Amino acid sequence: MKEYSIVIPVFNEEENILQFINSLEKLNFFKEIIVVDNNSTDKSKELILSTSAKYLHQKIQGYGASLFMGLNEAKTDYIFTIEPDGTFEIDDIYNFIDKVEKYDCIFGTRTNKSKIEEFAKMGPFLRFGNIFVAKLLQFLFWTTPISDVGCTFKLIRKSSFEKIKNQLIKITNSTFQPYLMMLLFKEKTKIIEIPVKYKKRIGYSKITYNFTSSFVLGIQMIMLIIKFYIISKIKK
Ligand SMILES: Nc1nc2c(ncn2[C@@H]2O[C@H](COP(=O)(O)OP(=O)(O)O)[C@@H](O)[C@H]2O)c(=O)[nH]1
Ligand SMILES: [Mg+2]
Repeated sequence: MKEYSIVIPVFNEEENILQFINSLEKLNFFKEIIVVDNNSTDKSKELILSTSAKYLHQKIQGYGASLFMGLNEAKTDYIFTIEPDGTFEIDDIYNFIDKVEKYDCIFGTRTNKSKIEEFAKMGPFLRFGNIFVAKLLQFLFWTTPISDVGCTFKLIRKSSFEKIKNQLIKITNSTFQPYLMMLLFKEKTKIIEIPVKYKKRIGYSKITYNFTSSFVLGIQMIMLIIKFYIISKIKK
């Protein structure tokens, strides 16, 4: 029997976190529910501690630093990463598991139009931006088709993470996802991307909360991808 962990980064998610962990507990599927609190100043900590989830505190502020800590701590061979903000559908985990025999890592994509629900924050700009940056990555590194560079919902084999972790630890901010993806592609990891449902967020967004924040993040991701590409060519 395969065992699965799930890693949840949390920065001030008091509106969501209890309900989210409770729904995972009800599933009774995960060997470990790992919640990484990233210096939350609201009630997130006490809410997490009231559940069966494993509580971790990441002092280094950043989405990437939180996810890294959770991935590093997970003890099972298969690790899901997800956000607790109500944007993802937990039942989608079964679509990932269906692919686990054939692939080492399975990436979710939030840009499939038929899966984007009303009021989900994936308007034309964010959707096009994600697809554009993903295609840049795909063609530069000549990878399997991808259409999202910001999706937290992923299934990662622990052994694949172990291969890249010494490099991955360098990125602590919100450009973590494309960096993780590039490192995995470089290691010739067997990867497939699958569409996931994308829903309206509960609580307030801390990363892509307006046009400027999304645009700046997009530019940072493009610069990271191009820099990584140039370095990998020079090193060859
Ligand atoms: N922005 C941000 N999010 C963090 C941080 N640490 C953990 N997170 C969590 O990372 C996830 C992504 O942030 P979110 O606000 O949903 O960004 P969005 O998906 O672009 O709307 C959420 O679950 C946050 O609680 C951090 O330092 N900054
Ligand atoms: Mg979110």
